[in-house]
Amino acid sequence: MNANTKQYLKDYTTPSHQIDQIELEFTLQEQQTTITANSKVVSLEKGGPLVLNGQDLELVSIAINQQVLAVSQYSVDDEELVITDVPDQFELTIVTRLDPSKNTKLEGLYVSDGAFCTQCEAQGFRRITFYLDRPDVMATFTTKIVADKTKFPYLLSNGNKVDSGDMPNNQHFAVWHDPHKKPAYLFALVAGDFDLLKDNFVTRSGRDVALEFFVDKGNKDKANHAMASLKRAMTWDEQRFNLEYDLDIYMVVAVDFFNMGAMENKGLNVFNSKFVLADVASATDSDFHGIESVIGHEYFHNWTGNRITCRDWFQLSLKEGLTVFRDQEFSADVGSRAVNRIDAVKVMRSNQFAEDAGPMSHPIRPNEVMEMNNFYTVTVYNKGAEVIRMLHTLVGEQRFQAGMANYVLRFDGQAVTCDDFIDAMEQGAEIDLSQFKNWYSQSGTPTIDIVQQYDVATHQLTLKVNQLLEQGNNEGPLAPFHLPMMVEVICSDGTSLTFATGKTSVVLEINEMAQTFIIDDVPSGATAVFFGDFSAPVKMAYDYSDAQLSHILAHSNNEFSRWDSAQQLLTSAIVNNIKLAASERRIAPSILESLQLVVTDDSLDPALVALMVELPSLGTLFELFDEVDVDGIIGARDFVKLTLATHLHQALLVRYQHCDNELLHTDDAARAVGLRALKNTVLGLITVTENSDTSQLLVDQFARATNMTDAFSALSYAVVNNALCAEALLNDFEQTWSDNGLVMDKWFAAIGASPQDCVIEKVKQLFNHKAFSWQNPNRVRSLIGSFSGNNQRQFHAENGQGYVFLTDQLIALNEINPQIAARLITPLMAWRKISGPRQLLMRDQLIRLQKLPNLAKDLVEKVEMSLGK
Ligand code: 7MF
Ligand code: ZN
Repeated sequence: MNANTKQYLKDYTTPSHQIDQIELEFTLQEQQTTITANSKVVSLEKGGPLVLNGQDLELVSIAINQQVLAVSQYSVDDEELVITDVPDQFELTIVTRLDPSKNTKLEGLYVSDGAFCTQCEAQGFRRITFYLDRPDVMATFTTKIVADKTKFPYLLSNGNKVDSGDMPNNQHFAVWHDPHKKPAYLFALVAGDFDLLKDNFVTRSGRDVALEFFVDKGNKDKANHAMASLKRAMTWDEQRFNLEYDLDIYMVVAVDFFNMGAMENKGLNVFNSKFVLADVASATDSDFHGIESVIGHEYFHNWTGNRITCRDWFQLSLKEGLTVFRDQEFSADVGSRAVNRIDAVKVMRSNQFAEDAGPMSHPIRPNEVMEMNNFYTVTVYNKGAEVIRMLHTLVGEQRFQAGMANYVLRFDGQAVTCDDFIDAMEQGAEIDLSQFKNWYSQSGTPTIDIVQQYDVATHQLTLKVNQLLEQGNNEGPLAPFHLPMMVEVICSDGTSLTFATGKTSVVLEINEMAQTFIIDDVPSGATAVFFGDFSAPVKMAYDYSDAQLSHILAHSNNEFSRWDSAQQLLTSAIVNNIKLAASERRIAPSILESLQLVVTDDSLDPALVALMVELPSLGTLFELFDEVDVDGIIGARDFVKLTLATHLHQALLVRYQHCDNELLHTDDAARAVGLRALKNTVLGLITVTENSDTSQLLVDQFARATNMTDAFSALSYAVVNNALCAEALLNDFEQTWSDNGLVMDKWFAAIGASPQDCVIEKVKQLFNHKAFSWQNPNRVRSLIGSFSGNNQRQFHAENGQGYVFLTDQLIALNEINPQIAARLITPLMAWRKISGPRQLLMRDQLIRLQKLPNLAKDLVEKVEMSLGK
């Protein structure tokens, strides 16, 4: 029924049966695990057949009310088990068998470095037993685990441990009971030998919660940052969202083999070890930040996802958009709001805008899906979070929280839809959201076109605003979006206009295709700044002059707008040089002066300065064009970077030294992170010129580094800037870290991003490196993903060898782990936008994939979408 066909949101029907309770028993053996599932099933429709999902399972037996069924009473295929005749209410007992050691897809039950673990979102539970594997079927789970006591001293599942004990033949068992009803995708089981880091948290209402982190032996000290992050997240959710934890225990297990970042299974999160383990020697500042945000994200799911879950997978953004919004706010409240906002906007502009303009374009609530795993996208997650953020901007914190409280009150314990969320917000925050709902049903990035008219006599600034919407994948006529536009007006003397609210910004509500706004009391010569804080996920069509951008950069009250104007100055410098021959390329001196002022400004947060002088990524630049001139854009960007580095050389060296000196003295950890960010961004610019001086700078920083941030920055700039010392540093790093997979990921990624023509040969050699494994998604993503996603120069090599290379690896991964293959195919899917002969070279590789006989559904869907049918 499901093989390579699409499912549609409009076809949703309620489940035919409900399962209120399930008792599971696992007898764990690496090569042969037996699972008995005992469910209490109630028919909701009376009479119909029971259709259960199941994949790659060996069915041992089925019984209804203890009566074993004859083979004539049911049928099984690749996807489903159908029992034609069932009573209205009954006990269903299914025994299945599987081989977890052969599960390289890492969905369902598998073995990671000798430990059993599970991943059930979205549809992994059906690889454990036959079940109604859909999120609107919610049951209480009781799980008994039996395993060898020596190899698997810890036996874990959701909820509370209610029984445990020894058994014959060195076996032991544990029984877990989760009192909260949940869909199967939140089920988890872990069995293995770990080091255990324990702590506790007392909730606001006085509940004592045991906090337990299970990590590979010898790594206990590396879990301290994750533990501290969890406690911060728990406190923050109580204070900002009034939400408390609801069980007596919260467990986190770190595993090396994991397809994604982490998973919010009730009471038993499973994490990619990359998002738990860190110490200063082996992890960068950005790794530490990533851990805090992913720990927060999974914890926040306990309410937005687990207590209130999704009715069906088309509603994924209900939990993911909202939870990303929550984790972003957490990071902003405990760290720098501006820096976190800028990081989120960079993801939107470089990745989400690209997705929304390409063949995979879909609304944050998709209408059709072939493989659900393909819809865990930047659109559902990050644009979904922007949509929630717009609500917050429109109504303010207080009314937003009233809406949230109403959502929790109305829907706790239920599986609901995005419309349910909007209804709860509408009611609780007292706002009409009928038009806002278009954000859930229409795809594509709107362009907001702004025309200004200033009346010298009345001092009125008139804004004529138009929404330009692209048809894209949408069906039928497009309706205007409802969105907030934040506006700041900066006068010629550099002061910002204060509005009636007492603030220096105002939020205008756009909700028509064409609209006019008037701002009063604007002095002549003022500059209006639109979409401060990226108040809506849109592109803006308004051409600021370089002089206006420099004025905004120097004077805006909004740190985001200052960063944005710096990026626009750099972008215009690059764009103006794309079509020019190398000898004709120029940059306006005023741009260089503006950036010089930024580099030398000691009053700005160093973390912000770092972001301001960083050139827009190639991904962001590609996104500005319908037809991408790869060589032109890379050439122009290189030119601007080199010119900047040359003109600012002295200032950059001075700033590098100042940062380094301050780092020796400061004991402000947050400031130190910013100083390192600036120091290393500056290092990247200085070392664009390869000579013995810049090489020495890299060698010295690498040798003196007391942390991974400085060591890895030196290493990666040595590689991307082709420094003389690159080989030596790579060898040194490899010697030091060859036993640490997570650190070797950095090394693999650095090599994958190398601009050298021989990079493909080098990457191929690394497939045989002892630290590399095709089964480990982190390794594969580091080496192959950094080449295809981060090395535009070599991926887009003119002869097409980058495309062929990626496709070769996708063919290999199709057999091992199609979910990872489907994530890595993204850069190839952009073929239509790439100009010149490259376009057909890329398409040829997609066609090659399409012809593969056993192409997994994950890849079938993406190849079909990008080639068109
Ligand atoms: C922060 O969403 C933001 C996004 C699904 C797996 C984690 O909690 C999750 C899981 C994917 C992609 C991104 C994230 C996750 C998944 C993620 C993690 C941390 N429910 Br797929
Ligand atoms: Zn999530």
